Amino acid sequence: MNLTQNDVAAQLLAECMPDPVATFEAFAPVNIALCKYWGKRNATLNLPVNDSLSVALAGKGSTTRLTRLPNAGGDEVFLNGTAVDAGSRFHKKVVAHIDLFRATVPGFLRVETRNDVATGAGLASSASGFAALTRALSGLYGLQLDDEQLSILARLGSGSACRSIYNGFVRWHKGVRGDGMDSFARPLPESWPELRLGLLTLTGEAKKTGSREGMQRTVDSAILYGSWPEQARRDIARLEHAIVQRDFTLLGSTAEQNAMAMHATMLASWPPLLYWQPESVQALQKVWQLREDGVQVYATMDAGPNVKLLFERASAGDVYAAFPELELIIPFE
Ligand code: 2P0
Repeated sequence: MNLTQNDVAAQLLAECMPDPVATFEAFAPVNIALCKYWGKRNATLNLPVNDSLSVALAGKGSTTRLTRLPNAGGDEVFLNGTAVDAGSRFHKKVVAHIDLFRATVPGFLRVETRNDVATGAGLASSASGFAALTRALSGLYGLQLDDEQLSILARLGSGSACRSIYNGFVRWHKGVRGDGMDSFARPLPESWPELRLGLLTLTGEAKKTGSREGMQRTVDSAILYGSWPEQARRDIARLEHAIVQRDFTLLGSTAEQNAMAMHATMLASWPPLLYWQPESVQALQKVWQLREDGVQVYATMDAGPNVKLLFERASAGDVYAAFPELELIIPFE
């Protein structure tokens, strides 16, 4: 039987006793994957082929305020202070996510979302956006869902959103069940106060091929994708070991190799998929040169042209000197 998103949400919400309030605001952080989510075993429910592991960007993400509109004929959606056109994809995705909850608590809403990062430029604004929306819906309706239930519901909006329910290091367990009730994220207990991330926003332009479509194209057409689950299995084990041991070289090198392997599967797709821009290649080459010069810095990239740097506090001066434009993030502040 092919389950719908509504079937899954109804199952989760069946036990809840709603106690709605008039308005509620929630925040969720952006997350950067060190082992990527790339490929789905179920596209309707966003069930992944592989486990993934991310780190949240503390204090940088989406803030979503929901207000109940007793007399409205539809949902109103605002992004960064501007009304979103009701015919747009963004509006439809937001309404579809609210619809998952509407059977439990009817009525329309005003949705006001602010993103601290560029929307649609490979900086995971959909992850923080759906996580914040899910948290806000649970708060607005007084549903008392736990974090694993929130993670499952956020995943229905966008796979990587299930990781944005938490701060710090987070592992998304892919699960094996057809209904995805075992496919949610959990935080790792470790922190890493010396860890730094550097965001290089090379271009804030929206990309031509969304990650959803890109992922599917890779799974459907790239023979190279066959090796991806094994790559992810190895890398996630290495990353967890690196985190427990605070082994930065192992963490950085594994994250960079994982990102390069994911992009290799994209390039091996048909038609080929390349999110990189000339500026992305220049940044990577600079990273590689810095390492040759003895600076411990590594790079990761998602479904977009922007490059994210990984380093520790001790290298911050050298990294800044090479990339004065970088935006510094301290994930475990
Ligand atoms: C990640 N990405 O792990 C990977 C790396 C992009 C490259 O998760 O279709 O927006 O909504 O489940 O979550 C982006 O994919 O895709 C993503 P959907 P999503 O961060």
